[in-house]
Amino acid sequence: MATSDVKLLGTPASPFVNRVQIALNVKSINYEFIEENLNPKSELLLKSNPVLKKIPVLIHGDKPICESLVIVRYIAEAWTNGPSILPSDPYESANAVFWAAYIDDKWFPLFKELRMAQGEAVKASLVERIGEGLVLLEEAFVKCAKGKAFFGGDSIGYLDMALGCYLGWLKVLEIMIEVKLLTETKTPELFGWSERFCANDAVKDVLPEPEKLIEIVKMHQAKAKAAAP
Ligand code: GSH
Repeated sequence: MATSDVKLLGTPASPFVNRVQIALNVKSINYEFIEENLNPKSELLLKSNPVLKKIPVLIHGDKPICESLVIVRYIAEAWTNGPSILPSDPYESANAVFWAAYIDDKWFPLFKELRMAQGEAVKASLVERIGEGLVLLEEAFVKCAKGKAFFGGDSIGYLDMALGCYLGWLKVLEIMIEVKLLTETKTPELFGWSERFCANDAVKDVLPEPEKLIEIVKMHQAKAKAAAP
């Protein structure tokens, strides 16, 4: 399949967009990054993702593909050269898809809940649940990696992308609450994985620094405050 004519519509601070950038890098696919402002949403975004109107959207030739995990899967299937992204074994592949759904539907939403939470007890319980999620993901890592460097084995795969894209936001949370959640003591395997993941060539120039993300959070908070009645 030709690797030209690939466009990615997104913003560099979005973990979902970062997920796709990492998949494209793993497969060494050249692409054009089209920055989407979201406010207002561009004609291209509304035309390419009329149902959800969200980034990322991958545009391959004239075909738009939406939803980050769907896009990663598309990349895995459309470019068969280079490292494989999804395990070839159907059970292992199902497992990777299961954990990715857990991460997106159960674990990462706790970050948003924590941002909106009122009261110290509620906040503390959410932080605890995020930590418990990391313990589950440590167990998943041990089972999936089987002693290798990544969930995907020797190279970064689907589940590495699914979880790894949130590492910048996890660091932001740790800075904001002044508590380390991903540590060598609590989850040594996952901690080692996160270090290897962030240092990987396909990742290191993609994930934004936590300081940059904090600036963005502060900007959104200031805008929300200004708009409040
Ligand atoms: N489940 C989607 C995915 O995995 O691609 C989530 C994408 C998403 O939430 N994108 C945000 C967005 O486009 C930016 S980080 N927000 C605009 C909106 O919700 O209107």
